[in-house]
Amino acid sequence: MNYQDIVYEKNNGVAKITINRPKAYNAFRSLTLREMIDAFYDAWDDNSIGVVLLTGAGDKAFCVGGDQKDRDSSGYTGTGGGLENGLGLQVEGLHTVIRHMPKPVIAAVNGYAIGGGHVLHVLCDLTIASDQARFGQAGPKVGSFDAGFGSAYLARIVGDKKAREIWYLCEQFSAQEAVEMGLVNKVVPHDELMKEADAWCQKILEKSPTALKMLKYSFNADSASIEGITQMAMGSLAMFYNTEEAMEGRNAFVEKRPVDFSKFRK
Ligand code: S0N
Repeated sequence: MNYQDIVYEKNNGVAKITINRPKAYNAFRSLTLREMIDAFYDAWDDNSIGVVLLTGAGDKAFCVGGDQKDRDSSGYTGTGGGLENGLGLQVEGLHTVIRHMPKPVIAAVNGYAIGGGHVLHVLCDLTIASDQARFGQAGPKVGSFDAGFGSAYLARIVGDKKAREIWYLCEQFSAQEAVEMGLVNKVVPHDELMKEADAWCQKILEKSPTALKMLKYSFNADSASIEGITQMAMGSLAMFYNTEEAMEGRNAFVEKRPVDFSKFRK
């Protein structure tokens, strides 16, 4: 597959997936997710690969979630295929392959990890962050939500109260705050991010692949029931996108004006 929205590299046991839409702060569209899923499956299938590194191109962003300029009242402008669950994006497919692949996935967060981009690093096995990284959810500001892994699994990591704060207030957190709440494994100076991520990959490559695989399965087992919740969440999000309320959030962001949800309280 020739990739347009990502860069996929394989070197000495490490597969590196770089989301490559820096002008859109690495927001994803339908094509981006299809390419990411394809690359993750390739890394899974390739026995020379022991670990996957996920990062974003440029200095500004890791990933800021769904591309709001590629979204209308029918959701994101994807292929319309069933794998996109009516959303126009294969979000579930990407979440599933990150969790199911029997190799550790490390997020190297180089800037903003916001919205659906924040959910991606939450789902990765480990997160290393630049000291310039910023973390947060934005869904309720732009008429969107991830009521599956994005909320329920986040609560397992940072605790219920903190997860509610993150989603209800949509504020941003520094890398230092993220490490203090257990959301990030390590913070390093910005220029050292990839060097540190590579060092972690090397340490993982020295370990027993079967032991790592079984540990990942074991860690996943406890939160496996969230998969069903995710399917419900994405199905309901697809229906929500087709409302005036959801469009008010999206339009206010794109038009750079204050949002007004007041008339939708009922
Ligand atoms: C990232 C933010 C915080 C950056 O703020 P800052 O530094 O003030 O820069 P801006 O001027 O705002 O942005 C710079 C340029 O980048 C564009 N841009 C930013 N984010 C997006 C985006 N998501 N889509 C398209 N373009 C984006 C700006 O428009 C600007 O470009 P110019 O200069 O040309 O105008 C800030 O930008 C921000 O908050 N962005 C919105 C992020 C967002 O809303 N993400 C999606 C939120 N969704 C959720 O939280 C939950 C939903 C979810 O997880 C999900 C589930 C299923 C399917 C999709 C999603 C999903 O993620 O939507």
